[in-house]
Amino acid sequence: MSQNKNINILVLNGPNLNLLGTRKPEIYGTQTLEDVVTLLKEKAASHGVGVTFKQSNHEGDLIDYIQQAKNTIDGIIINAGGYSHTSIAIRDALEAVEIPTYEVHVSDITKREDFRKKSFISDVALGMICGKGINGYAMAFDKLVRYIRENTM
Ligand code: CA2
Repeated sequence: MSQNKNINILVLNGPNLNLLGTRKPEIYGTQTLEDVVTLLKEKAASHGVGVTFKQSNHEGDLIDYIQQAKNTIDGIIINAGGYSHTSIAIRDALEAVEIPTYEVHVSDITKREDFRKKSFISDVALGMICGKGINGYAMAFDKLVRYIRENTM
């Protein structure tokens, strides 16, 4: 049954997301990156798919993870943190690998400082979810798995 082909999702988090839940709860809430991992492992199990987690504070590491995903990963969920607003290189890596990607932001970047309103990731992503706290990762996961099942299998 095509529903049972192995699907592997990469969840990629960028700079400072390792600090989630430790400061600025009024913006980022109180849940941690470890909570994201727990939430998405449950989500992956319920969908019957695989999930891998990477976090780095370094732009080049994030680009390496994206390039290494080619041929092994079926979908990417990325919160590139502050690099979302600056990194054409991360955007280009996502474009190059042609892996279906959802962008997530914990906070609502459309209602914050002007410099956060522009994301270079958005035009190479299937969609963007922001302002839903860590539940945004779970929402993106559902959408991405459905997209992969309907379009690439
Ligand atoms: O809302 C998001 O998910 C962001 O991607 C988070 C980034 C920020 O640079 C983006 O504009 C929006 C920051 C990651 C977390 O940074 C912290 C800073 C202080 C305390 C805790 C986390």
